[in-house]
Amino acid sequence: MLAIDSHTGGEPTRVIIEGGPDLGTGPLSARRARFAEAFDDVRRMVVLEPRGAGATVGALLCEPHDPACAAGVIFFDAAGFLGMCGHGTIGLAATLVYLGRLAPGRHRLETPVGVVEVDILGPHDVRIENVPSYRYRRGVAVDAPGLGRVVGDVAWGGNWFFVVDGAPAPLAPEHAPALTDAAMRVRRALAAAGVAGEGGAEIDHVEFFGAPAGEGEGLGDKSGARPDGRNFVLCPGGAYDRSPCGTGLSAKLACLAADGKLRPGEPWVQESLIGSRFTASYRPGEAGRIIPSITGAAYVCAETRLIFNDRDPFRLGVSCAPAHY
Ligand code: PYC
Repeated sequence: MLAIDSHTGGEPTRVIIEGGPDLGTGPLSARRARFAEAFDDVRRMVVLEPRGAGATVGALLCEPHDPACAAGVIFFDAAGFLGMCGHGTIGLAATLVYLGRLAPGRHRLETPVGVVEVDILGPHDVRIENVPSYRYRRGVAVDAPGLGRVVGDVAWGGNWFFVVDGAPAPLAPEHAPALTDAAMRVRRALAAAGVAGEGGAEIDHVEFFGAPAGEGEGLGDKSGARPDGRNFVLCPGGAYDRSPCGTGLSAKLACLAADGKLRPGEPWVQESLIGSRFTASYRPGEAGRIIPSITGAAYVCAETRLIFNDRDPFRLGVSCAPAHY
């Protein structure tokens, strides 16, 4: 199996370009279901250790169902399958440029939760227009053991998020273990209290927001603008997002828009726990939703041939993430 590895603001993406499972044809949502039912071993083998790292997001490059799209993609991680992935889409676009398969300009990419537009601004710089995003529930309180009452919004940005204003520990990499532990407690509390996304969907991402740490030009942002905030995002597999999380930022923008705190077109610079940045804004969508636009940079860092040896007792990968359920 051949893959191209990249990172977007420090968050890894592994795009399978050859030798992936044959999922047939049809809408990407149906092909994602087929991937989960029949080929979950492939997901594990690609992203878990020893081939992947805890934060690795896999991306299966597919033929699109919608002929107006340049490509289709199904994202997955150590725990299962994602709806969309913002850093992963930026990584995929940079990968397709690296392979000579996409030229600068605007393209459409199909995901299981909708079409995403990408503007290739250079070999590394990519702007994405994400799927329509919205706040589903405002000011939901849960009691998280060891933390007490935590209040947040439930919002969709291509995945389901619990968006918390504030953080239980300083937003710095050395506090990642404490932040991870707290976010897992919140996620378990949400599940125990029956708090879910629309249609009962599991909320599998938790994000804490706080004041920015950086000044001036940041890692991945060339505007020189002062960041508006820093975040910590717990991903389904138990790792935290090294990037500012494109879908999480979309969910945050939806909350800011719903609260009247950010106007259409107004820029928002989001810093991740490690200081990498995305620049974002939104335009109004239909039915009270917003269309987020997110700009970041990705760098290809390896051409990888993955080897699966039948005699290797750990060929299916080893899950080393902290217990997340
Ligand atoms: O950037 O949307 C994102 C993302 C989701 C999970 C990891 N990164």
